[in-house]
Amino acid sequence: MRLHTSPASPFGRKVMVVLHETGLVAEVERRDASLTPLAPDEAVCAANPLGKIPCLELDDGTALYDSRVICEYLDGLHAGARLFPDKGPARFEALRLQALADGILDTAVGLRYETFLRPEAYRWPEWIAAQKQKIARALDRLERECAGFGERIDIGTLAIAVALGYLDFRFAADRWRDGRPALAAWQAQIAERPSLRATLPG
Ligand code: 99T
Repeated sequence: MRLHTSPASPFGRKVMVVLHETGLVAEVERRDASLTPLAPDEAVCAANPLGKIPCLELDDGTALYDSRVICEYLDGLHAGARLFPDKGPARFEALRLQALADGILDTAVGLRYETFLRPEAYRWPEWIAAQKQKIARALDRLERECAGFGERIDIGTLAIAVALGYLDFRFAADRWRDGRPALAAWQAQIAERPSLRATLPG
């Protein structure tokens, strides 16, 4: 299997975290791509017409995307505890939390492109502020919910840890921990997991 990813991509990091958690790292050849929406990568586009990473090419030539599909596929390849609960409320709670994390990331990556790629004259401060509000609301909800996470390790809690890591990586100046002591304490603890320590963004 070949994984197109990048050290800066939080979605790629989520897949790498799952590879570590499931003991499958050695099964995947990693190919780092450097891309933006304005400078797509040819090999990524050939595998994923959306031109986005992560993208996992299987040995039979099938390409899997996006990160949610790749993570669930990998979770079916190992014998350990499942990161995607099989069924019932636990499954939908894990999927909901992953959706919240990915929503934070979609918003944050959009903001990154808006502030890093878009020429200054075309930027729209109200839109940027509204996107930051989305992230703030999601973080406030997590501040209230995280006491219930306990020691839970599944695709939902891992995705939240990755999303918080991306905010530290690209938006440190926004200080997401301010006013959110419970979430900060939960993050400090989960960040010590070997899968998260081994995949810090760079
Ligand atoms: O949008 C593009 O053309 C290129 N962008 C990407 O490939 C980003 C890289 S994060 N990936 C996604 O947006 C994937 C989202 C998808 N729903 C998934 O896989 O879950 C780069 C972040 C950074 O450089 O700071």
